[in-house]
Amino acid sequence: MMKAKKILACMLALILLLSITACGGDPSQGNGPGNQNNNGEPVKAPDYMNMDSQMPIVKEGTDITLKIMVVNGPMYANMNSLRDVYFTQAYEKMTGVKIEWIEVSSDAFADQLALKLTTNDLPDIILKGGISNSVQLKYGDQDYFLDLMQGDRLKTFAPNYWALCQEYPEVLSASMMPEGQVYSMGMIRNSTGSTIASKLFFNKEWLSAVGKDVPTTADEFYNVLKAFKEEDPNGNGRPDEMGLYIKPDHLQFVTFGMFGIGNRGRNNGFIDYDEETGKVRYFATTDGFRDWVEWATKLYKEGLLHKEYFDFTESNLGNYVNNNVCGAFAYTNLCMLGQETQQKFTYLDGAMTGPQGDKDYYGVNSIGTTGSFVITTACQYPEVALRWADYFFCDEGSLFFYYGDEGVTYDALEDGTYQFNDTVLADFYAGTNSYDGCAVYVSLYGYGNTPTMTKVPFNSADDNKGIALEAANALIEDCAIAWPAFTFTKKEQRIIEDSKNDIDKYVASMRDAWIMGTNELNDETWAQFVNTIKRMGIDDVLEVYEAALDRAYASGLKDGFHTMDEFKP
Ligand SMILES: [Ca+2]
Repeated sequence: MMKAKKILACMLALILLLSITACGGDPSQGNGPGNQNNNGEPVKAPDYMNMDSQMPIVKEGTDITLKIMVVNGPMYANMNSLRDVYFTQAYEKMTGVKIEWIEVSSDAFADQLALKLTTNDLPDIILKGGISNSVQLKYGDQDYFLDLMQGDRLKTFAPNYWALCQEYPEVLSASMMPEGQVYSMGMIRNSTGSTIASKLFFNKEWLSAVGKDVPTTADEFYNVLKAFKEEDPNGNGRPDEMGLYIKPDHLQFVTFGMFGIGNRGRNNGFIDYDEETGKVRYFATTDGFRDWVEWATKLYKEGLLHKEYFDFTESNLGNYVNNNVCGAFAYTNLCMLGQETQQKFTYLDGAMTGPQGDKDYYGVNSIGTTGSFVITTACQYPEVALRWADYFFCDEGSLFFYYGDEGVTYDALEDGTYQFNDTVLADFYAGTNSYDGCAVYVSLYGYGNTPTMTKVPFNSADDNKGIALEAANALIEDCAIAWPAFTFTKKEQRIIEDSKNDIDKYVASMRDAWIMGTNELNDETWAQFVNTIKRMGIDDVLEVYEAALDRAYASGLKDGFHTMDEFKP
């Protein structure tokens, strides 16, 4: 049944593709490769493309190589070159399109990209670059990046992606420039596991040892952490337990909502919505933010927020949990833990309620993102390039991207889900590798930012399975509407670069100084803080965001943004 459904989904997209291209007339009369087609006419399929079925992309005997610059690097100890990943070899055979991989580490990526642009040595595709809308606008404007809306290319040659853009307006909104250009495809987070950016986990044995339940309020949360730290829940007679071990942004993700701040998700930093005035708001200047800082400061002072809070690493989190000295943490998933350890953890049953009765969740991603897949103007085969990525936005293609091929790299389970087969698991998972460390042998999954969707069960990411997915499902009802990251005109962009970036940095440094206790938060310092932000130009920034929000709604979000409810199990 599952298989029939997924084939149907891909077939529907194919029919859409054929019907669109069919109205264009004879494909052999199409524009040549790389034709920029500025006359507004839809681009027709070049005659070397196979338009009768989804695969192969090009007709037999066609020799096309795409140069793909991609982020890769030593995220996992044994990470391979992408040439050796199962997916890349199998996909060349399936598509008939050869790939020349230009692998760049994430640290060097921005510099390498700038170098390639200045030396006019452009790749055809920039993959997994996580390229921001401001960088897209800059290079798009200089004619380095191809506007995918031109000649209806996105609609015609990425029918799966286009269909999802119609279903979720925030997908297009997340990458469409104010004047209508779209320079990238982004990851589509159409699953609860991936929209909830952070989940809070508690060790069940520790809760039982201290006689407490999973917290439902800020006070209960504090009491659980205090008991974890002081009542020897690991039972070794030594005070070796820590309170919460958490990355600073994840602390914000899981607790801002209790203080009535961050009510439109996390994609625009400290920007959210003032329900009273109906305007965008910079919430770092609200009383709720001050209350949050005071709350976090108390936790840090009492050691309930671990002293290494400012030096969080994922591997330390794994070590602390495995050594049974950490019983509470928040993260995207549990990929750093073995299966057995994962089973020891439980999760929040809904967002926690704060001191003023606020019950919301800030750590929500928009369904729509940007910058995962960019085609440059050097590409001679942009239609082929689009089809190459578009396959990952249907069920069948997503399953292939994340899991490989049935019987070769994965098995279909009776409950309708999938798992890597014994060969993959025995080779990689049995050792010291994490789950993610295993997945990177099969797919381009590592580092995220892939032009894919996260729909369950076709996505192998740890966010979308097991306890992490259960935790996300338990929160979804309390989740805010998540605005996508907005796009700006060049003039607006300058205001953001001149003011907002500095304001954000100032807020972060004051916040951290208060939490660490190197600076005192009182009425006087708070008033100075608010005034400084005003002086730095926050009102101009808010005007820019107000305009961007109006544009986002006007450009197709007429019924407002999606709530996350529809992914509810
Ligand atoms: Ca102990």
